[in-house]
Amino acid sequence: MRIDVVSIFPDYLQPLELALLGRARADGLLTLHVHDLRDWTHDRHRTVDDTPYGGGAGMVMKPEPWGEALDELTGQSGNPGHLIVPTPSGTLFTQSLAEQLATEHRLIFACGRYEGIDQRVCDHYARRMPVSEISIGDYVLSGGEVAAMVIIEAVARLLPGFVGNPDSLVEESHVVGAGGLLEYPVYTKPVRWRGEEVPEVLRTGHHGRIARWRREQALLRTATRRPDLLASGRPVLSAPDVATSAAHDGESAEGAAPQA
Ligand code: JD8
Repeated sequence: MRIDVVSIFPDYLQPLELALLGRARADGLLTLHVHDLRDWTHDRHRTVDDTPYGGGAGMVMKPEPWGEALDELTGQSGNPGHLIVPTPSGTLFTQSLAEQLATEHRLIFACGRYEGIDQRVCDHYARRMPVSEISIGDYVLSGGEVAAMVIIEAVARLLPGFVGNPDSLVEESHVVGAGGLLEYPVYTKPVRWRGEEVPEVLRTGHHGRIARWRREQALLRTATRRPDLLASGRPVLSAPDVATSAAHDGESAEGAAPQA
């Protein structure tokens, strides 16, 4: 996959150079190209913003630099890829959207600042290529860079060969395949830490009991922390599940399983 990111703060994307993404790039799974939008300005102040039509506070990003930048980036190959524009007024980013984007051969991120990008930029390119205005959540950031990094990490780790053990992807929260429940609590050595012990059931080696305990914990966490996920009807609940969540309504997840 090729990923291009355009921003007036290209250094903001440096963290993408680190760790896993760095290795994915080394392994050729991913090529990442970060561009400074001001490279497509021509005035001595390298202007990228102007006052909003209709008045109001703040400044809006001018369409011309974006037009020149995206023409150059999309003009390179027959299939320009998918243009992603992070915005608080976008479609909510989810794991299933990440799975869809992970099938693309190329993603181009347009990271806005100020009050946002002149809307004609999205409208213009939407007539030429897939364009998605995406929000990473219902809170306000100061620009699109952090959102782009969130989306890139969520997508890149789904690329075949990215994570060492693809099985680890299967059981994750929000993964439709994993029943859409939140993850169960996890533990490792030492068995006792600051007076806290690892739940006894996990030390029995009894896979059936462990699986049941983990399902119960996942259900309780989901019921207490994300009841909206249960309401969405996506997690398929069995009768025992319903009994579990009903029996423990209002009780904190951790308190459910008796600790040995
Ligand atoms: C892109 C400019 C700042 C937003 C005036 C603050 C995504 N989930 C999200 N929250 N915020 C963003 C986001 C914010 C952005 C830009 C994304 C470009 N801003 C603006 C409108 C109100 N300022 C986001 N994805």
